[in-house]
Amino acid sequence: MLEVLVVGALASGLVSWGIGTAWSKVATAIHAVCGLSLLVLAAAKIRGSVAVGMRRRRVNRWLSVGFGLLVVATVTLGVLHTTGLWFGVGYGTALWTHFLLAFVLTPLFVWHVVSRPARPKLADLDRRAVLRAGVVLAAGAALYGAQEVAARVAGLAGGSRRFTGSHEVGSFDPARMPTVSWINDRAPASTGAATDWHLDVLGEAVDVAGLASRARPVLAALDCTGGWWSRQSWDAVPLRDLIGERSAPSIEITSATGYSRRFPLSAVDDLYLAVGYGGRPLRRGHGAPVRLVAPGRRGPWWIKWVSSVQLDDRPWWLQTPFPLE
Ligand SMILES: Nc1nc2c(c(=O)[nH]1)N[C@H]1C(S)=C(S)[C@@H](COP(=O)(O)O)O[C@H]1N2
Ligand SMILES: [Mo]
Repeated sequence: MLEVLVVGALASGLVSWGIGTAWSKVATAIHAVCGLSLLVLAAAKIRGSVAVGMRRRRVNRWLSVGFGLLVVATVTLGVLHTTGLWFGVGYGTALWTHFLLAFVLTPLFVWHVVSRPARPKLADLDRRAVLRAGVVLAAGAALYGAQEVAARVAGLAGGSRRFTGSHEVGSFDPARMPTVSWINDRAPASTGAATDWHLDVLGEAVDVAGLASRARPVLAALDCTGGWWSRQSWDAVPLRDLIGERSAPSIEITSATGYSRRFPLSAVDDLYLAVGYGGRPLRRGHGAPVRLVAPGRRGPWWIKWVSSVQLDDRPWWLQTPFPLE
C-alpha cells in the first residue's frame, strides 16, 4: 500500500508538473489523493507497524522514522501550497521545498522497500488487505474533497487554482507578473536597444522592429512549474508566418543565454514570438526584446531572449524532459 501510494504520488506529481494540457487535472487530483492517503497511512502506521519496526536494526529504524517524517513534511508542504495558506519565503517556496523533500525521499524509499524484513507476496492480497487499502484511499479522497471545499468556503487563494494546480498572479498586469528563471539562468547583459538584437530564423536575420510592426494580440497563460500562472495579451507574431511550410523532424529555439528547447515541427502552428504585452514592450526580465509564447505548454518552454530558431534533424523528444540550465 505504502509503496503503491509513494510511486503513485511521485509519478502523478511529475506528470502534473510537466504538462500543461487538461490531462494534468487528472494527474493533479491523483497526486493529491495519493499524498493525502499517505498522511492517513502514516497516522495508522505510527500506531501500528512502527512498534514492530522499532524492534528492527537501529539504522533501519532511524531510516524508517526519517522516511515517515519526510513523507509527512512533504505532503504538508503540498497542502500548504495548494490551499494557499503558506507560499514559503523567497526562493524557499513551499512548492520547491516540497520537490526537494520528494527528491531526498526517493532514495530513502528505495532503502525502505529493499530493507524490510518480509517482501509482500501476492497471496497477501486477501480481502482484508484490499478493504484496508480501499479505506485508506477513500479517506485520502475525502480529505482532498474537504480541503478543496474548505479553501473555497474560507476564500483562500487555493480556491481558484488553474487545472494544473497553479495560483494566478498578475494577469493582464505585467508589472505584477513574476520574473523567474529555470535553474539559474540570467538575463543576458544589456545589448542596448532592441534594434541591436540578433535574431536568426532559419539562417536569416529578423529585426525586432519588423516583428513589432506585425505583432497582434495573442491571449495566453504562462504556467510556471513553480506553482503560479499569469495570463497576458501578448503582442506576438505567429512563428508559422516567419518560417512558412517546412519539413524537418523538429525545430530548436534557443535563447541568447544558451537555454534551448526542441519542438515537433507541427507545434509551430501554436508558437509565437512576442515583443510586448498589452501594447507595451516586454520587460528585460520577461524576455525582452523577443520571447516565445507557447500556449498550452508549461513555463520552461516559453524561451526568453530568443536569439535563434533552427530546423533540427533530431526528434523533439530526444532531449531531457526539462532543460538542464
Ligand atoms: N532563456 C530562458 N528562458 C526561460 C527560462 C530561463 O531560465 N531562461 N525560464 C523558463 C521558465 S521555467 C518560466 S516559468 C518562464 C518564466 O517567464 P517570466 O520570467 O517572464 O515569468 O520563462 C521560461 N523561459
Ligand atoms: Mo518556471
